[in-house]
Amino acid sequence: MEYNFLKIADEGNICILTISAPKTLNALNSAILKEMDDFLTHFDCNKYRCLIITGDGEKSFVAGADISEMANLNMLQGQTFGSRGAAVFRKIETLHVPVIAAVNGFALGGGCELAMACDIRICSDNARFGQPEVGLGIIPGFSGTVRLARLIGMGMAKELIYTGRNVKADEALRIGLVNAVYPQAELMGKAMEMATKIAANAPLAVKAAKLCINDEWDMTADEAIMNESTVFGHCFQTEDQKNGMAAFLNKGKCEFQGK
Ligand code: CO8
Repeated sequence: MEYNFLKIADEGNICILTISAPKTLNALNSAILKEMDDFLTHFDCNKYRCLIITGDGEKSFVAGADISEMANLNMLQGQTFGSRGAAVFRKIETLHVPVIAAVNGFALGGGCELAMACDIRICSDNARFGQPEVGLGIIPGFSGTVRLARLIGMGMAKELIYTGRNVKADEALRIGLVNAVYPQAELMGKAMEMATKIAANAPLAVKAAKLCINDEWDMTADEAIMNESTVFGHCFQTEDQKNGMAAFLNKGKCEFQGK
């Protein structure tokens, strides 16, 4: 599929996806969601060990879902649009490699929800987060009511969603919505630095850790502990585990093959 709104950069075993719709501050319309869905469906988790998602320009990550496209939707169309976005974001959340959101400006509504579907969020100092939907007569529809409370706690999530107020980068850091804040010029370098560290580790182990953390969220403590033990055991079937531990014992460094 040819992409009109996505720019893809191949950085060895790291991939950078840039959402690019400058006229609307990278707001997500159906065409962009379709392209993202196609991109994620064909994403090569054997070649890439980390995905970075960012927005084009220095002003906006993603300024939400496209309001002009939503303005005249009826109930059924609204549901379809919402579930289409939610499905794309779920693909990000369950992708078999870690996804870093490099939030380079506005992350409002669907933009904040996109960032939350990623494993890790870092942002530039001009970033602004928020769920302003109730000011438009809707609620967060790309899983924001689900993920925000899980990330920052129910009380703060309810405040942000009910008031629709924007959160600056320093507050986003304080409430745990992002892991780190950098000057705009350093953001992508820092994202690459983190991705490079992730990519140097055993990819099957990183994937297993991601799936464990995701899957165990909804389990009882006993189920989760059992699940972790099982997956931990599976790691010992991999060459990466044998080579990684042998390298440590020989005071060397392992180039993990993902086998
Ligand atoms: N949708 C469509 N167009 C947008 C959007 C958007 N979300 N955001 C910005 N734009 C457009 C503006 O209309 C403007 O277009 P034009 O130049 O043609 O007038 C252009 O981008 C530049 O924007 P501004 O002139 O407004 O730039 P400012 O710097 O003054 O303001 C803001 C930047 C603060 C980001 C402002 O544009 C804004 O508030 N945007 C809307 C933010 C918002 O409310 N986002 C949430 C949308 S709702 C949502 O995301 C729901 C997700 C779930 C959907 C479920 C579906 C059922």
